[in-house]
Amino acid sequence: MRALLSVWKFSLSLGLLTAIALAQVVPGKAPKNSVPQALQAPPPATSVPKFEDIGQKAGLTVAHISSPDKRYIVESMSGGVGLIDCDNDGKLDIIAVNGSTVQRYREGGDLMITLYHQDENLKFTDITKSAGLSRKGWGMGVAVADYDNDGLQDIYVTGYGGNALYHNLGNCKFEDVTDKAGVGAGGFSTGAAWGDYDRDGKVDLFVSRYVHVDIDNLPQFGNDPRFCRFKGVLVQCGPWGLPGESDLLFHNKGDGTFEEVSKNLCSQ
Ligand SMILES: [Ca+2]
Ligand SMILES: [Ca+2]
Repeated sequence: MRALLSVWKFSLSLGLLTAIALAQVVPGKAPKNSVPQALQAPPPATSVPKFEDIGQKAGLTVAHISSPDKRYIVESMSGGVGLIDCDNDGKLDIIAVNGSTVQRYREGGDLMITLYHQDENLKFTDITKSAGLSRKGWGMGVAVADYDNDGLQDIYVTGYGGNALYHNLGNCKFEDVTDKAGVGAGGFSTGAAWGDYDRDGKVDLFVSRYVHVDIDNLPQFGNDPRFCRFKGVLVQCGPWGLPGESDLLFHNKGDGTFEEVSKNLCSQ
């Protein structure tokens, strides 16, 4: 009986505490020392920014090229944009990565990037041709840096089947120095990043690559029951079942050329 009474007392105490706590948050029953609502500072104005799509109005009209049915893994990615002030006028210019399709690539591919110069009043002009950015292929990504420390930002474009390095000559004119620099790579390069990994004052280049894809011998959609099906549904093959490709690290030698050093630096 004593034990039962203790439990009852405990329940009563707990109920009382709960009731007191609830009373403190009941509207209109504010605690004595709280600030009256009229004197409280108003809630801060909303800080969520609003955006307007001005792409068409600004002249940014290039279409990203892709295959809607995506029957092959190489068709399932690419695209993106980069920012560069290619003429050092203080206004950012825009690089769009264009993409391609299996059929178009077999026929020579597409311009890997489109460069838009920012003019006055948020208007942009397509200057790809006059800028000399003429390499065709299958663009996947872009990275911008001044790799030769001449004060002008240069462009590196990744793509399936080969990448491109464009040296900025000034005033948004570029020279294709891919072969001279030795950074063409090849394979299925998806992304790239510049960074001075050995802190010698010259930016080096890291290139990430994906899986091995032979454009002349593509794995057929839905063909392999292990790698081209998802819960019984026929899908594009990969990345499972496809051999991976290694990433690359190009060391900047400072004379306009690079050396691929990824294997030298990897500990086995
Ligand atoms: Ca500019
Ligand atoms: Ca430069």
